[in-house]
Amino acid sequence: MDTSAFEINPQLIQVLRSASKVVAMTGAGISAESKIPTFRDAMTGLWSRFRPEELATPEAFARDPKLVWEWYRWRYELVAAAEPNPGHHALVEMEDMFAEFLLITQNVDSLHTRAGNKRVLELHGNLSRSKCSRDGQVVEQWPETDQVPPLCPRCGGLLRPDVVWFGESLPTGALEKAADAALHSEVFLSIGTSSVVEPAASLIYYAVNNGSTTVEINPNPTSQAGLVTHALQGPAGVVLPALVAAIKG
Ligand code: BJW
Repeated sequence: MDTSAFEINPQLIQVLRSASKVVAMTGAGISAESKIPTFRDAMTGLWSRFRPEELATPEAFARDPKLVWEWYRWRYELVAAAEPNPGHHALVEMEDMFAEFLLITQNVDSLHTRAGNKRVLELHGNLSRSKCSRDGQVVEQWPETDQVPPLCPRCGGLLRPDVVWFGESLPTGALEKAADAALHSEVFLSIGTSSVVEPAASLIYYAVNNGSTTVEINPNPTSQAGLVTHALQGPAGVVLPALVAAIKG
């Protein structure tokens, strides 16, 4: 079913054509068209099938590290087999259109960098990396054994995915950098996120306070749809290429 109901306001195109500082923030929705499940969509979201508190918290890992490691391995394989979609590719084109473009993502799937974006700020880590659960150091390689999760070759601690779980801090400096970019943006695009997870969900307020033009792209309007200058209701893989085409004229 096509849920698109968007018209691109000519004023938005004018603003984008003259803008140099543009920030795009993405969430799981942009990868939905690459067949990667979102978190909270009612029928398909990961958390309609799994309980986050059993999987995406440090407490869950302490309780059952094998279950958590295997869930992330399953998701890693899903992501490794996926391909970037037209929404990801449109953001690569946007990076070349604006003098200062920053892509902030809550996603851990590497699809933006695989599509070709260079200026990507990952707020919630990356599924393809592992780190030691004792000291947080990234671990590139470890000896293959039957141990699940594998052990850190330096200290013997359990390895875990290098992602940000509930109650954990974002990577050092990432939030400050994202907030600074939002505060100085001329246009802030919020794409494919339910805007419920903090602190990412509040970044848009820096842009609003700066008087930036704000845009939400989502087939299902979120609680921020009334706040933004333009709410474009449709899938990112349709709306973003349309936006790029309109900017090019
Ligand atoms: C489409 C589409 C298509 C579908 N095109 N769109 C202030 C108030 C209350 C609570 C807190 C607070 N500050 C901090 C907290 C606690 C907590 C929090 O936010 N809780 C909320 C649930 C209330 N935050 C934290 O703990 C954060 N840490 C932190 O703040 O540290 C300091 C601190 C610690 C302790 C106390 C206080 C402060 C860390 C958050 C880490 C989030 N981690 C996860 C898992 C990452 C690893 C993994 O992948 O497993 O990140 S949770 C999960 O949610 C994942 C996502 O990045 C994140 C956001 O989800 P997202 O991307 O928005 O996905 P969905 O599924 O929710 O939405 C998809 C959207 O796409 C939908 O709207 C669809 O309609 C749309 N869509 N198809 C476009 N084709």
